[in-house]
Amino acid sequence: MGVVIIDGTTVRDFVNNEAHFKKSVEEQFAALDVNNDGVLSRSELRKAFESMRLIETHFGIDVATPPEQLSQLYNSIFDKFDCDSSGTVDREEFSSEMKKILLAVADGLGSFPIQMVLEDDAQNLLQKAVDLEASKMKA
Ligand SMILES: [Ca+2]
Repeated sequence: MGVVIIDGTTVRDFVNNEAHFKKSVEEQFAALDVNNDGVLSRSELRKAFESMRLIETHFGIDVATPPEQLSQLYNSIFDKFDCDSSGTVDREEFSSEMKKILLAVADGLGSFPIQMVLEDDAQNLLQKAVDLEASKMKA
């Protein structure tokens, strides 16, 4: 795990950088699609949110949430992603919903940088947002 400083602009710049965002989402999707069937199942998607901890900022819950409540929450998230109710989440659905969530996170963060704890995960989208920001500073 690592602590990063992140604000709304960092996240928004990342989402608006279309090529970079698309590539990052595709990498994350591939990493999450454990059985390589081209779609995400409930458990595969759940892993995404467990590793991102995005849920804590976006949905305003903390890690002390009871397991049964968490399951309900993950189910409702899955239903949001699964636009056509096919029981699986495809690349398109994943990408468009991630975009919405990240923009909502950006709005929530505003211009006040906060410290966020991210798990060590190369496919973490928030980490990628931070990396993009860092690479700009170097340039
Ligand atoms: Ca799968």
